[in-house]
Amino acid sequence: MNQLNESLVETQIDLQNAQEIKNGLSEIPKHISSKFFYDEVGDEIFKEIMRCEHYYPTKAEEEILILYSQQLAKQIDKTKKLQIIELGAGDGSKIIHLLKAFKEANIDFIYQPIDISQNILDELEKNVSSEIKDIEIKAICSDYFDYLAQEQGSDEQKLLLFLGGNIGNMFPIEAAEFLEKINSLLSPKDLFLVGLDLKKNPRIIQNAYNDPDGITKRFNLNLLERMNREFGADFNIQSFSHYPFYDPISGSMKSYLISEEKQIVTFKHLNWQFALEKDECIFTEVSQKYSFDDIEELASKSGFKIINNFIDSEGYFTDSLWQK
Ligand code: AVJ
Repeated sequence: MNQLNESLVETQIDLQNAQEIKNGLSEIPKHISSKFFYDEVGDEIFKEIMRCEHYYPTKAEEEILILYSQQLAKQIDKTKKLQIIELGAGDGSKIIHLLKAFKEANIDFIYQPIDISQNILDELEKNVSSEIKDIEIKAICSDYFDYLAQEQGSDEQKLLLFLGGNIGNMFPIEAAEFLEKINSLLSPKDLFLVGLDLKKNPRIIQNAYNDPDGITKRFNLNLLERMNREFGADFNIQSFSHYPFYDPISGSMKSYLISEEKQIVTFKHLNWQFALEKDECIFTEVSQKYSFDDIEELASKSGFKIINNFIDSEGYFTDSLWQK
């Protein structure tokens, strides 16, 4: 066995992730997918972000679910059993409001959170079942589309949830493609509730992604620390800075890491290096914001009609209810 293979075995490297990261850092401009934020450390920092006063989306969406879950329950066909399928499960703190309201409305449902992380699902299942007695819950560790394809054509009505502005991590063109696929896997009786962060005063958005306590900065830099931990990389964290930039016209909140020095970074476990110029940026995340016209366009492009936009009292965020 050569040296490279030995170190791969020792550290149990995810080769698919490794390849994806190498590709992104070899392209111009350099980029790392925002899905890599969420390792164990990143999950914890994201929880801190959600509690941070400047990060409004979590609070806004929680308010929406408190205010409007009863109204949403009225849209459900009570003659059938309901499948509540949530893509990208959170820790359960927001969804509990919806589930409680549906129980009170005597809707017969099963809650099926889907995520690729079993850890997150275990925590969610524990939180939800301790908050709501005799809830029927079945966590599913799977790819979203695989599961929806498998459930396609079932007789039950589905309420599909994609909350928290997770769709914001795609540019509008990618989002439309994703939603078109979702559309093709739903039937006309199903409902789809999607969380979208709204365009608003640019300073409010800028502050949410550049909080003065530096939590978001740590979140962004954790990407590099994760590379150091998992791939034996030698990123010198001090030589990078967090650069979030909001463009109010396109609605794209983009985050970058700036290399403040010319440097070479070595990924020891991958036997690979790459160079960064002084001031070169690595693109790490888009958090797309939408106007109501943008939402209209996104829905129609992907084959959906908008039934209702549920909005928080500040007008910061919407959970938009769609049907085929
Ligand atoms: C989890 C994708 C909704 O884009 O607002 C928070 C992630 N990034 N602060 C978002 C995030 C920086 C978040 N989402």
